[in-house]
Amino acid sequence: MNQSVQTARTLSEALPHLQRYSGAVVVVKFGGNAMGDEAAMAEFARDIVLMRQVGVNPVVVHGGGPMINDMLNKLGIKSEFVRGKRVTDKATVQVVEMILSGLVNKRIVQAIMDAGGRAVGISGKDDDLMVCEADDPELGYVGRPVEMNVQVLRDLYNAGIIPVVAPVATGMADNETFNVNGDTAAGAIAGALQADRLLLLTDVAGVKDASGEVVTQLSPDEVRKLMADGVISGGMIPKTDTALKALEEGVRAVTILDGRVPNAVLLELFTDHGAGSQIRS
Ligand code: X2W
Repeated sequence: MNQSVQTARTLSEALPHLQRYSGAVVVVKFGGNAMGDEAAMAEFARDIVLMRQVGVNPVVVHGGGPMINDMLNKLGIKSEFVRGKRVTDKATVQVVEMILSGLVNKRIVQAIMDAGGRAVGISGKDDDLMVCEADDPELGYVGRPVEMNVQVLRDLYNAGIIPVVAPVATGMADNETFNVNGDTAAGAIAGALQADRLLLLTDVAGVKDASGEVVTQLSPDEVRKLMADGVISGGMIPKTDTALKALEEGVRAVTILDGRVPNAVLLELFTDHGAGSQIRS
């Protein structure tokens, strides 16, 4: 089959998927480890713009842990993680805000604009999108979302604009800034929007079982069992915790997938094969 015929067939096969997701709200968490080089960023942006073009309402929530690490190293500020979250003092939270709301957020906005979409970058501070309190005294300025005001996101996507959200938030008291884990922020936003899908893009293929195989479909109970048995460990814990909470809050399905795979988002939404591990009741 020549290339054009194959392309036409692929488009035709996508029709039921396109119909299913028309008008759907899909929250995409783009982790720092999934960002890769400029080419990978451009490809991600194209996929997001394509989603928008076919009638999906994508909301991008990003991370940027590796980029924060780079800047902290340059500034000679030491940093450590406790249970997957960065211990964040006053100096660190300033760097986190600079890198996430500035560098990383605008890089993604620019890539979406370059791909022909419209994007507006905000953080959890804008319009009080995500108001937090301290998650754990041991972690300093790490926030746990306690109040979500997602109308600004609806206003943006209803106007045809793709919101790009940095996981930095306001506190309940004046002048507080909190660093929020990117997965936590994406889950809270997906829950508050009652999103159809939450896609967590990372640098592993998905949730693995005891034999090390990626499991493509899991129920919340199966996830809980893998967590209790210690099969799910390390950096996967915040992701599966986020997935379970988002499902409880009314998100229809959560997928954990490898964002470095070309067109990972399109594979997951618009093909029969899907990608990564999908968790749903
Ligand atoms: C994260 C925020 C960025 C993030 C941090 O400081 O690294 C906390 O740990 P990735 O790239 O998604 O890991 N915040 C509290 O989540 O980035």
